[in-house]
Amino acid sequence: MPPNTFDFVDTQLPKNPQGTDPLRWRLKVEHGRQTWHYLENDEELRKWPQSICDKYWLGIPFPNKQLDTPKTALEAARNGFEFFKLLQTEDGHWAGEYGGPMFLLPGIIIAMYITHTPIPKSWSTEITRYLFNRAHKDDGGWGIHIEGPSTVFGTALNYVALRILGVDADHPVMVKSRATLHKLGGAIGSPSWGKFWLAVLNVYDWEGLNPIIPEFWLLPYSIPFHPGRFWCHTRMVYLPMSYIYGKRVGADLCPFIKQLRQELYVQPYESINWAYARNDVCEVDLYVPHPGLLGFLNGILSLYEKIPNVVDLRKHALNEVYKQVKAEDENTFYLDLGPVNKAMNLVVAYLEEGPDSEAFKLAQSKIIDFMWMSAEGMMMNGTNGSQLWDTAFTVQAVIESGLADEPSNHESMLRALEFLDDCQIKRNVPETDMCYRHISKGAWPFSTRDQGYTVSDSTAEGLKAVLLLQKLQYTPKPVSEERLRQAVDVLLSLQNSDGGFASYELIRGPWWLEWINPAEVFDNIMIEYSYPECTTSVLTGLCTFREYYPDYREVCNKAAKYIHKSQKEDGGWYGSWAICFTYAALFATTSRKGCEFLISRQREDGGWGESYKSCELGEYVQHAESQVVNTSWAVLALMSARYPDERAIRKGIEFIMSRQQLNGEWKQEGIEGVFNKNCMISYPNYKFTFTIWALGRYAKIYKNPVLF
Ligand code: LAN
Repeated sequence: MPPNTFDFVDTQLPKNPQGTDPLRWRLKVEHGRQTWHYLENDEELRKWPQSICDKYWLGIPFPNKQLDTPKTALEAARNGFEFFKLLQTEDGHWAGEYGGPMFLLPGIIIAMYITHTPIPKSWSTEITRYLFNRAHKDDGGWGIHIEGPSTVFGTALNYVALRILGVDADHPVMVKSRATLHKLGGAIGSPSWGKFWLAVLNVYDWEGLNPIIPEFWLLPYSIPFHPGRFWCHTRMVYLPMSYIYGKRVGADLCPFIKQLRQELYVQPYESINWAYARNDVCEVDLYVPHPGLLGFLNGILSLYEKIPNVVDLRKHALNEVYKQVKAEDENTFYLDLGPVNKAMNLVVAYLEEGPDSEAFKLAQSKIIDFMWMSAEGMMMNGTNGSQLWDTAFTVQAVIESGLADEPSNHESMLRALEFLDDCQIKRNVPETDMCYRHISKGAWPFSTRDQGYTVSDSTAEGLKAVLLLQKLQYTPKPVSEERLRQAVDVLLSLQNSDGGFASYELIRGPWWLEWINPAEVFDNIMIEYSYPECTTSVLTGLCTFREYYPDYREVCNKAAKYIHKSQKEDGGWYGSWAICFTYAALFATTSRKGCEFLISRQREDGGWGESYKSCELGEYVQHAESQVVNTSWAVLALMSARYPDERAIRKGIEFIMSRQQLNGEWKQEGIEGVFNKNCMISYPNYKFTFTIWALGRYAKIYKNPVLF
């Protein structure tokens, strides 16, 4: 099978002529911080040339080297890194888009609208273009994520976002999406997070939401459903939500809002039965129906909402909630944990501190950290980036393949080490316990040091990458033994009683909290869970450390037991953070049964391809086509389990090579990541990191035979 002969520069200029000038966009990086800037001024343009990294992400062609056609896996890995190296940023990390979810942009746009935050022209043009490009070709709607079918959640919110950005209701794109929205029953059927944003915009009545009461924050922590025990994302979203709900804030009822009220529903706005609308969620949106207990609880809370506040409980609760919001803002340098609470906290800072306050201005200044400019327009990222995560994998891939030893790659590895050194979190946040945070001193975050949340597997991957880099002969050793030990201490502090490791914190609440999961569109969001992927990352992180320092036998045995226990009957593991069984296999597969599970899913062309439906359904679903990322995970897993049949592995490797372009690049295929079972998220760098890693490992284990 010869490597394909696609044009090696087939990136196209953005499709929409109504966009801004792509040649004027620049990505600025500082300590991993990524911000996109549009240079209006020609003088600035001259001083700040566009880098290859800028061009790549903007889809602008750039001169490429035509590399020698690889004959072996190592040559293919080398070509792959030759290309990927071009995308490394000045500060040493690998940047990238982190889009996918389609409910993030509307949140920030509504938040900017009601806080009177100006939206720069270059942003509104490009966000409009992005949403136009992402509207489904057949029905004009949007789903919960880019590949999902149109839902009320996606369609109602993005419709509103475009209207705020100035698109006319008569525009053909709007006419088409509105028709789809109406076909789905109108905005009434939106899930609760959508209802919330519509209420903030004053195009939905607060009566139409189940109560989100701030008083929960006044309960003692010993109560099992204290919000401090929730999974941090859920905790941090319901926190500002309860503040805004408690105050029933809404945009001014101007002619534009009145007009929107007419556009979003199939019935006259005034005739809507809001009490009924609370639990009305369109069938295409509904992934987790309201559990019975929640219905009962909502009934009681609705009664509570009707009692006039005798002891001013609400005021106390709002004070407590604001204290927590402020702490979150300050602890994260106003980045916040994620894009959802970023938008909500902006609104809270505006309401509580006012438009001229320092806090509000700082909150405004960090919106840009989430905005990502792409060939298709501007989107909002799922976090402020995946800097640490992508860099740690790249480093491990390059080192395992032996490419790190080649002099032409030294500089790249030195820069990566500088970044990893800088990115390690050097402190616990002030008043850690007061704001329900886990320790973070010594941890590595998923994105940047400023964001500052400990993530178990990011810490482990960061630690592994640093240990490997510091073992190379030519590197300085900036991360001291003390700091390495701090990272290990964080990892040790994160083991759950079942032996496994969760994402950010320990499991703090009982499993039955899922019975009050109000989100309808996300599953497993109320508490932390142990995950096979996180557990294996930590386990291998501790093992790498053990090569140098003491061993953590007991911790490791317990973790290994958890991993075995979480294997399903058929030999597979369910992956929670990327699609899906092939991803979990990458981390967990060690057994014969796990290998058989993978082998039985290999396709004719030698590759693996897994659909995002696997995540929703909990069973392996084939993608329409083989995917390089799934294939890389599968062969990496088979190789680490020392699967004896080399032919199957070689076929996978040949498949990966067949998809490589002549400049070393791989093209984007299907979406790679997931969260909460139902929402997909893009990891565009995986098509480089894991392909290079798989090719490199193959070359190493099988003595790099000639394949083509
Ligand atoms: C992420 C991204 C990274 C991911 C891994 C490190 C890969 C994982 O192994 C642990 C969990 C973690 C950190 C993770 C958790 C949930 C996130 C933050 C996300 C999938 C990125 C976006 C998502 C966040 C919850 C999106 C906002 C939506 C809400 C439901 C609040």
